[in-house]
Amino acid sequence: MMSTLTNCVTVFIVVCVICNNGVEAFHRIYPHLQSVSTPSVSKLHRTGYHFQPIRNWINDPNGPMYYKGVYHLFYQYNPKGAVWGNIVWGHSVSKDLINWKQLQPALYPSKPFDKYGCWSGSATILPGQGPVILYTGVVDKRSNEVQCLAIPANASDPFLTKWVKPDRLNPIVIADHSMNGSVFRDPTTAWLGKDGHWRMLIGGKKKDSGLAYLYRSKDFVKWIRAKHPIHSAKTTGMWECPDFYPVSLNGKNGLDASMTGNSVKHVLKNSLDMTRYEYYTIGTYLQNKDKYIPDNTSEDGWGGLRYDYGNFYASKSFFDPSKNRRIIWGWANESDSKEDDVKKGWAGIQAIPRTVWLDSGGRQLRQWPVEELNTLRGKKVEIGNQKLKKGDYVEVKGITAAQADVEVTLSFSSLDKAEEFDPRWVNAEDLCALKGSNVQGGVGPFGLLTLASQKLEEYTPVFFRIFKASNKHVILMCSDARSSSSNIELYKPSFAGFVDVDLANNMKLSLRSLIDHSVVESFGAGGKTNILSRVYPKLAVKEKAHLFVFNNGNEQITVENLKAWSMKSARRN
Ligand SMILES: *[C@@H]1O[C@H](CO)[C@@H](O)[C@H](O)[C@H]1NC(C)=O
Ligand SMILES: *[C@@H]1O[C@H](CO)[C@@H](O)[C@H](O)[C@H]1NC(C)=O
Ligand SMILES: *[C@@H]1O[C@H](CO)[C@@H](O)[C@H](O)[C@H]1NC(C)=O
Ligand SMILES: *[C@H]1O[C@@H](CO)[C@H](O)[C@@H](O)[C@@H]1NC(C)=O
Repeated sequence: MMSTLTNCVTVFIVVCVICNNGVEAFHRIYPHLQSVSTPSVSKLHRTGYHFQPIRNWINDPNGPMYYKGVYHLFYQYNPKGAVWGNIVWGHSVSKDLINWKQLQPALYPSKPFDKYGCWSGSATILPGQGPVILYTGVVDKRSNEVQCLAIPANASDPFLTKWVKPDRLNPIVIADHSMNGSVFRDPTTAWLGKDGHWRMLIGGKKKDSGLAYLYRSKDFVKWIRAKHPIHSAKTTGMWECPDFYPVSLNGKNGLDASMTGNSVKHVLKNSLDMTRYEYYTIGTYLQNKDKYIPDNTSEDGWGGLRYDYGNFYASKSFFDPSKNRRIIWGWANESDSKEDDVKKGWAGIQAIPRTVWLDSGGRQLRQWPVEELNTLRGKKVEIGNQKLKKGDYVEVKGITAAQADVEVTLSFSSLDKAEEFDPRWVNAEDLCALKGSNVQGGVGPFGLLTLASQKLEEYTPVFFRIFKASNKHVILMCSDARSSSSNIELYKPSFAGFVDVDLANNMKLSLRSLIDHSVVESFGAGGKTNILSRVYPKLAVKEKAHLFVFNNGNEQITVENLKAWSMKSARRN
């Protein structure tokens, strides 16, 4: 298929102008553990239906795509151990995004331009030709990075099992003298401009600013950097894994990356290495200038909107033409110790793939687990019209509470009892730490206690709490890991985000939680605020796990409707 690409002479020069580079602090490195093999895999906290390979370490999802009836997921993978290192592109395929078959790694270091690692990248399907992967190759121990291209050995093979990296084309992009080659990575899916030229972004950093370099190409092989990055922001530090895509102003349908016009907005997402969280803005892509301008309702940088307020990083989206939707994948790292990971024999999962679309208000995105997940739903229990007074908690019995899917709508008849909001509470996570689920409130806290032991020595509460500010109500959503385990050495953050909902006309809030042994992945208010927590209960494991719905506020709450399902396990081998 590459026969149409011109034979471009790319001289492979690793410019060593910046040889004093340190290695970026993106992963703590444990050289002595990188190749400790993992003969046995501990099942205790292993997930039942979230994506994970059979063993070992994974991080970023890479190059997701739908091709010839098959979904492909690649991922940063250490084939030799359960900590970061020896990075290759693991490869799994699926017909439904839920059940997976693991294939041989698709890309592994084999060339001078990727000798020290095949790092993150994306797939683009060239019309009439087939997929192309753009990825970051690491050329030396100082992690100088170049961008490389790989093509399927046989584009007729729907499983795309074998990939080649044409020597005469690679690397396709190297950092020039004005750039820092050790903070230059993660090419996006490319899109086609009206002028017939391809564009793609690469994450970077200049002084303290994060930026997304824009490159253009006529033939997908020779790429030229545009004078200006598509966007940048001061003080954010490195932008990893940029993602840039159109969303429709009319409804939930996803769009191909090249779609432009008056009926779309664009989304720019970056993973900020400094905070290890992801931020996005909604804005306008000025095609003739190749500039992106965030809307004035979208804050750019630290304080901005996040896909997820918990363990969720390095995400990547793709357009699924078979169901006209855009789907995002994100990596959820572990919250336990490296020693635990080596003992477990595995580390890292992918969040459940989420359909993403623009909320009707236009100010934010919404996300929802792909509908295929529902095929794993087994036994169902329901609770309806149940009143909860302050201090009540009701057990949801009859399902496997350690591996479950639960959807609940909770209502209240007045907001009069809402506590005063202190404007200094700008950080949701701090506020959740201050006002945990057992701190009584006015309206809320109310929600779920997931992965709870019978006597509540351990539990991970996912809940809302409503405050009264001068001219509006402020809704806090928490997924608080502090009581999740009696193991005191774990990282147990009180993850939280605010929820942008107008309660005046609709005094209810909905919550969905996907509970999966060591994951609680929650979607608030129909996917407006989402939080994934990793937790490692000691008591609330397997059949000893329980699920409760609770209220700890003065205002009475009604469980309008609660549906909970036992979840079957997905095939992932
Ligand atoms: C390039 O980036 C790395 C990683 O942030 C940094 O350590 C190094 O100082 C930078 N080099 C230059 C020349 O700015
Ligand atoms: C390419 O893949 C197709 C579909 O699987 C197969 O029929 C064909 O034999 C393959 N070609 C080669 C050269 O392996
Ligand atoms: C934000 O932009 C919109 C147009 O997109 C404009 O109508 C509005 O006045 C702006 N608001 C502020 C506060 O600048
Ligand atoms: C996941 O692990 C926790 C605990 O070790 C760190 O605090 C996070 O920074 C890390 N997240 C990512 C994206 O690496």
